[in-house]
Amino acid sequence: DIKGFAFDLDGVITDTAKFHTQAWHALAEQVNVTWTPELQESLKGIDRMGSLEMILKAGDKQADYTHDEKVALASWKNNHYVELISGLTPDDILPGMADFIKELNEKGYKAIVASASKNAPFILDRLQLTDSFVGIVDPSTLTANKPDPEIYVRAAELLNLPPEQVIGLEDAASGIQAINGAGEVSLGIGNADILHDADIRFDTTADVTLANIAAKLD
Ligand code: B16
Ligand code: MG
Repeated sequence: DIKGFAFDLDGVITDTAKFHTQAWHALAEQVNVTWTPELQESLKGIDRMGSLEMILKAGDKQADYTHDEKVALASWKNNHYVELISGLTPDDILPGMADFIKELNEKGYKAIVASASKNAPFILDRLQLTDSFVGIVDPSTLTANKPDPEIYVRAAELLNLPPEQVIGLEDAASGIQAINGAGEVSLGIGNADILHDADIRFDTTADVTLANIAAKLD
């Protein structure tokens, strides 16, 4: 029986991807790396320094910067990003998700946030969702990032549930891999070509309800 839900943030609860994209695209231009749709997609769910390395690698520029210079580039991107997300309001919750989270709270399911984003507490606060979750996995305490299962293993521990009683919700292939590796039920939201490893899948967040999930789990 499912008793808990572990939520990815970006692409599941709210669309911060467009702001990440805007800020990373600006950074790519600064370091003279060509921005492509493939590069953009590959950054989904990847932590901040990992994303920077992928951008530099795409332009064969990983060796051109010292560690300190990379940290400065990542913090330049984050300052730009935080400026972009500071205007978020509850209206920016993705379609259906406010109702779904409310449904979980009312029916006694436990929910937690498993996001690679260090900005997750700020974003949940802006969306007025902090109190709807029992907690947020702190990504700075992790030794490995998505697609490593660690973040979803930690989510189940914090929910105090065995992994098979937890559904993980993700929009990125790296996240689905992490959920599957943790032994949880993976729920993908988005394109079937990208999310082919998800146990169950919905096209959009608006389709995610307890009834629709129960129908697919049968
Ligand atoms: P930050 P998620 C991820 O969030 C984003 O998908 C990814 O693009 C971003 O680089 C990462 O968070 C780190 O975010 O720079 O705010 O710490 O999908 O795991 O909720
Ligand atoms: Mg995501």
